[in-house]
Amino acid sequence: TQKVTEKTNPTTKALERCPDTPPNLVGPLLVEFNVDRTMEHARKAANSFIQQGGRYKPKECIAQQKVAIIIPFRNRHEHLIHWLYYLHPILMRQQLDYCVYVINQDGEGVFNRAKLMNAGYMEALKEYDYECFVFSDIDLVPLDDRNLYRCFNNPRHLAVAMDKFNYHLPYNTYFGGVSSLSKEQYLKINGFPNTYWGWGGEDDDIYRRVIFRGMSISRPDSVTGKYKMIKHNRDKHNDPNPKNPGKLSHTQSTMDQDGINTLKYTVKDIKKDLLYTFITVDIEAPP
Ligand code: UD2
Ligand code: MN
Repeated sequence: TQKVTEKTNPTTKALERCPDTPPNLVGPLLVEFNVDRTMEHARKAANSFIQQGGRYKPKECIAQQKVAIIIPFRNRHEHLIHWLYYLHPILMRQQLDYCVYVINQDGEGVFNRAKLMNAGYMEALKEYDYECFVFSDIDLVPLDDRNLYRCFNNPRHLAVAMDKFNYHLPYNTYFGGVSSLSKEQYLKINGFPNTYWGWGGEDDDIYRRVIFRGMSISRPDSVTGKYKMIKHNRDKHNDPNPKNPGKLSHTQSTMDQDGINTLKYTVKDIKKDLLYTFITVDIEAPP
């Protein structure tokens, strides 16, 4: 018989928490959509450390936050490629423990951005113990990687300086495009409204929820918060809904009966691509 000696590996160290400021950020970025890009380009841009479903966490340290990125979606495949191509490398440099969820509205009914985001919140939490949720349009890419896709002491509005608005806020209370809320902040406002069908208003409703619950909006400065939007026409089945603006004067009284506590939808399909988790949901849209 032989004596068993215990092997110790002197190079194995316990991982430390990632620093507040990620060390590998580069600042301003060049972003160009006028390029033929394929999913293969996006896969190459993300490195080999990405895991099926668009899942990543830093190997060099323990991420500060577990973040679910939620994207409302239907029929924007080309935009999805650009988004993935640019965002994965950025999110990796930001040292996030994250996954990308594309929430695809099933069928041809009227689109509902906010309800899709609610469904994304629920579905993400079934997979992992996320503490932060970033909600993003598919067509918005940040122009500076110091714009951190994580959560702050107050709900955060990230898309503060878009090219389409001449790199300004269109109005002070604007909360559209890209935002982040911790799980706690999201629950405090009962999530997002489910009743804004078609284009417009839902972002203002969310803003009002935040204010009515005594919170304020956190934002990056207008240099860090620059964005480029992919130019597009208005989609089918997402016309401006004339009923939506009027609903805003009732947010305070309706928000407790219209939100995550009243959300109804069914999952039709879940597909794990290398760069994203694609969840198709039936949100009971009117025709
Ligand atoms: C503005 C806001 C957006 C939202 C919307 C009103 C900006 C940059 N964004 O977007 O946050 O408040 O007005 O509802 O100002 N989508 C699909 N397929 C569709 C329709 C929509 O995938 O058929 C998704 C997609 O992620 C898109 C998002 O919904 O980016 C918002 O729709 P949009 O891009 O048509 O609206 P836009 O640019 O006016
Ligand atoms: Mn858009």
